[in-house]
Parts: sequence; structure tokens; C-alpha cells
Amino acid sequence: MSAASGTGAPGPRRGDLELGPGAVLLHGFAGPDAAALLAGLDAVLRESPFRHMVVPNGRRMSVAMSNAGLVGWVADRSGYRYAPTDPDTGRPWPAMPDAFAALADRAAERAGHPGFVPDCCLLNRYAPGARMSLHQDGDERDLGAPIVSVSLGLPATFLWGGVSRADRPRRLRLEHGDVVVWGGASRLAFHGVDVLKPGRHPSTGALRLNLTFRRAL
Ligand code: MD3
Ligand code: FE
Repeated sequence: MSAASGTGAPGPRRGDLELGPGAVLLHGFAGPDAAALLAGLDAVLRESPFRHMVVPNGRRMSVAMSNAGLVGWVADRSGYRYAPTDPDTGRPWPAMPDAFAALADRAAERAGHPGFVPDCCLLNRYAPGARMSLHQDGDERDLGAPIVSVSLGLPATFLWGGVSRADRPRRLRLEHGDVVVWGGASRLAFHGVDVLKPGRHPSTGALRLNLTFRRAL
């Protein structure tokens, strides 16, 4: 157990960066847990492998996705929703690994959201060239709950717009182990990820992985 992940008083510490109202970057917070998170990820992916979903306009997303938890985020020709069943396997999404839920709760508490119990973890896989265009995450029932995101592997440039799509996005580098907690007034901010550049990372190879913990139900 390192200082970065140890128990102790909740609330921000030196080194935490307030990105905006309700949004906190916990630099390297998940680093000590990366191996446990990647092991959990492997277990989830054996049941529900990554796949490229198709969005309503008919395009296939460049980011490959899967989910763990009671529900998973799903896109298809008819729209977006949270669904209890993996449409590719016909089975429920894999349970959320204990290491996932524990990390999400500790990060949310540090950022001022104690008692965060996510019911969905969306898993995103970026290969070089993959990107995520500017969007809002607004399909969750309780927008008072934060979203916790964990970045693993290759670094990416995160695009953080304002509450209006027209606001010019800020560019922010997210690295292996970085955790961001998005709550409060930042919960509905537009955001995206710039095209991933090629590279190699000791724990993920040529990929970037992102876990977003959500309270959807
Ligand atoms: C700000 N994923 O899955 S994580 C997504 O890196 C998503 O894969 C990106 O956006 C990724 O929806 C960004 C950071 C993030 C996630 C959710 C947010 C930032 C957010 C919700 C509201 C505001
Ligand atoms: Fe998002």
C-alpha cells in the first residue's frame, strides 16, 4: 500500500489538481492498483470481449468497448442506452471486479463524493488512431453522482470543453494511473479524446485503456 492509495483522511491532498468546478485530477492515483485492475479487466474480457459498437449514424466507433457491472453502456443503430445484457453474448455483463469498485470508491471519496457505488464500468480500448469525439454523458439517471475515470497504458490528450459544445476545448494529458473524478458543475461538460498516437507502454503494450465508473440506474 503506497502513500498515493493508502487509507487516511478523505478530501483533496497536495498534488490533486482541481480542473474545474467539481472535477479533480488525482495524478497517478491508480498506479499502485494497475496490476490488479488489469487482472480484473482480463477476467471481464474473457466473458465479454472488446467490440466496436455502431452508432445511430451507422459508423463503427474507433474505440473498442466492453462493460462490467449490473448494466453496460450500449450503442447500436437505434440509439444509446444502459442494458443489463451484453448484446454480443446474450448473457449478463460480467460482475464488476472487487478491485474496480474499491478503487472507484476511494477516488470518489478523495474528491469529495463519499459512498460512490457504481453500477457500471465502461471499458474503452484505444489503439493508435482511435479517438472519441466531443460528447456529454447524460444518460445516467442520477446526474448528482460523479463519474470516475481511470487511464491505463499509453498517454492520451483529453479534450475538455465547457458546458456548451461551442466552447473551445482545453487539452489535458492523461497518463497511466491518472484518475479523474467528474462531479458537480463539470458532470455535463463536453469532452473527448484526441487521436491516439502510437507508442509502447510496459503494462498495456500499444494500447490505452480507460475505465469509467458510472452510477447509471
Ligand atoms: C467529463 N471516455 O467513456 S474519460 C466515455 O478516455 C469517455 O475513454 C474518455 O468520455 C476516455 O464516455 C474520457 C473522462 C471522462 C469521462 C466521463 C465524463 C470525462 C467526463 C463525464 C462528464 C464529464
Ligand atoms: Fe464521456
